[in-house]
Amino acid sequence: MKRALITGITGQDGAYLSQFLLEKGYEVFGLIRRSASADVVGERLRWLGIQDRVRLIDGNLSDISSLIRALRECEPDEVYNLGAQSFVKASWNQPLLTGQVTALGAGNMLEAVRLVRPQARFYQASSSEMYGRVQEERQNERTPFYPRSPYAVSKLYAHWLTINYRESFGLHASSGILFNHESPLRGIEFVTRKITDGVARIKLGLANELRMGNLEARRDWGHARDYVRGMWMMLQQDQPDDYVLATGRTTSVREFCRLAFAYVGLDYERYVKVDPAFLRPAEVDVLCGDATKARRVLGWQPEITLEELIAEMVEADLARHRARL
Ligand code: NDP
Ligand code: GDR
Repeated sequence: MKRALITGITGQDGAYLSQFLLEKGYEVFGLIRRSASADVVGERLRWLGIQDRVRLIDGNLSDISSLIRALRECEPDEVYNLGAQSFVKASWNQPLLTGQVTALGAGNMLEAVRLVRPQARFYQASSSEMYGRVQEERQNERTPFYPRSPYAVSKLYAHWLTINYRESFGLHASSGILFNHESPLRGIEFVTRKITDGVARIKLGLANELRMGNLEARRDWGHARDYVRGMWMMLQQDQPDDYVLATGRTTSVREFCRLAFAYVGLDYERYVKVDPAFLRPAEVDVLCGDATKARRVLGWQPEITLEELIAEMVEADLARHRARL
């Protein structure tokens, strides 16, 4: 039985990846940071019904001793480093914390793997945010980076350090440059979930408007279930490498609003209000990924369309709010 250690197991991707690996017969361990609200931390794992099937080890990406201990305890074949301060907007308010967790945290994990478990395969959660002010219309593994937030700068450090550890120490370390991926388990502050939650509230008469930031920003949105499969595929290759995962379709926030409201028979223009509080000091205007390499080498391609994603998210938010009525 293979063993995997996942940092960020309580997040969106960590939960879906755990489910995926359990179905593959893995023994799944997750790093969990101490919280005063321990009862709510495992909510996503509970939502998927797998909370009792994963083994949680307490630790923090900022504390390398806890990572060393976790690696010794679980002796993993594969390590997925998904833990991060992942909310771009918050990274301007907490730039140094973002650097400590998202950049140096990855460094701590790489260093711990090198010292304790160098035979383990390592996955780093890199991001399309690293392309920022895009240098090519469609971004692939060779497109130059131009980060636009402290978050993106931090991810770039982690990305290059992963490559450097591969080249310097021969670690089987791969980096997935993933474009935005969403699901009913997406954090409520991210734009897609904020919209589907808003649609559900408005539809059920619990709210009468949705305050948003930049409606013209465009993203390449896929479903998290498709993307965690791609992470695993990267670690099954003989050679470590870097791969873009994306759908190749770019959609504006405005169009996402239109589709989500239309799903419940409402016109978004009546409810969506632009509020400057949600604008960012520097914006990533458009992202559109080219996942040709992942398709060719890994045989990966997304299976869930944007329309199916929106339907699943709106239905889940309607169900959540109905259950509370
Ligand atoms: P989430 O924000 O849902 O999850 C982040 C996870 O990191 C949570 O489990 C969180 O724990 C954990 N974490 C935060 N700080 C620490 C810390 N100091 N030590 C240990 N764990 C910590 O992110 P996603 O699941 O959406 O994304 C997973 C990874 O992929 C992230 O690194 C993200 O930056 C990256 N990424 C995501 C994309 C997306 O579209 N979703 C696209 C590209 C990259 P807690 O529950 O306690 O807060
Ligand atoms: P992003 O995701 O920054 O791409 O990072 P987010 O959903 O926060 O924003 C996407 C775009 O929508 C615009 N926007 C709003 N965003 C939020 N959150 N709230 C709003 O009200 C709003 N209105 C408009 C934003 O300006 C932006 O252009 C996500 C995270 O998961 C990262 O961790 C990951 O690396 C990248 O995706 C790929």
